[in-house]
Amino acid sequence: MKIDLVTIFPGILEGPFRESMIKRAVDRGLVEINLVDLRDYTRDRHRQVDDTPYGGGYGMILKPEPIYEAVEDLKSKSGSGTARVILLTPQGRRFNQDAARELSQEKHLIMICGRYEGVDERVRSTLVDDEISIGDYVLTGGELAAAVVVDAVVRLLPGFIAEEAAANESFSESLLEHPHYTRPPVFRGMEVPSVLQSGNHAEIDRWRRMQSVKRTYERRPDLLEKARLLPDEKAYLEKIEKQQDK
Ligand code: 6GU
Repeated sequence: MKIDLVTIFPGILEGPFRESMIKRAVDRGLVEINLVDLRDYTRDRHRQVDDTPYGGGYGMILKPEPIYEAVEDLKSKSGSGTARVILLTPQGRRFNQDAARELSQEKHLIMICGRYEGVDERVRSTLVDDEISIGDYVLTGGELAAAVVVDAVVRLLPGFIAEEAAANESFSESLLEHPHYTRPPVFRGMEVPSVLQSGNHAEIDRWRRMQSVKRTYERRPDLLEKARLLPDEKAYLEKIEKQQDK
């Protein structure tokens, strides 16, 4: 997969992809991530990327010409000549795990980091395939949102994590994680649940699944609508729902 990130602040995006797991994916060739400075596609002496809004008002608007030229150039450099062009904007559709999975199937993503005040409407209407927001709050620009999307997409690429972990994750998706513990067995008087120290893997698996169901019920009951529960998980959920009613 190839991901081009078009931004007026490449410095913001330098850190996130040069550390840890995403760096490893880049080093192993699972993904190529390019930071593209929008100013490199300006033609004027001042390398101007934004201008005042027609009709007046607050803030600056990203000009259409550099964005069009950047996207056309990046598309022409892509082997297939096609790419999915995504604008990061608070007005986009809400990003979630389904959207991450969908984007992870693409060969080439071109992500345009909008500025909060806006991007010329002609970019949105004719150049962009998809508009994405990462949540209902306002960021100063799309760069941090792009980093979030890239992180979520890259970890889904084949080969990124062990097959077993990926299978386990898809099985338990739309449930929250069960509690985790590591050594020591007693820390400041707090003990690791004995089932986890029992070595009984069937019991451990069952305990973890029930803890996931309980946690999801307590914290994110909305997720349970999408969850596909096993019969014993359903029974457990009904039991804790009944206890709640009392
Ligand atoms: Cl993609 N951009 C901005 N500026 N703010 C956001 C966002 C994106 N997603 C959530 N808030």
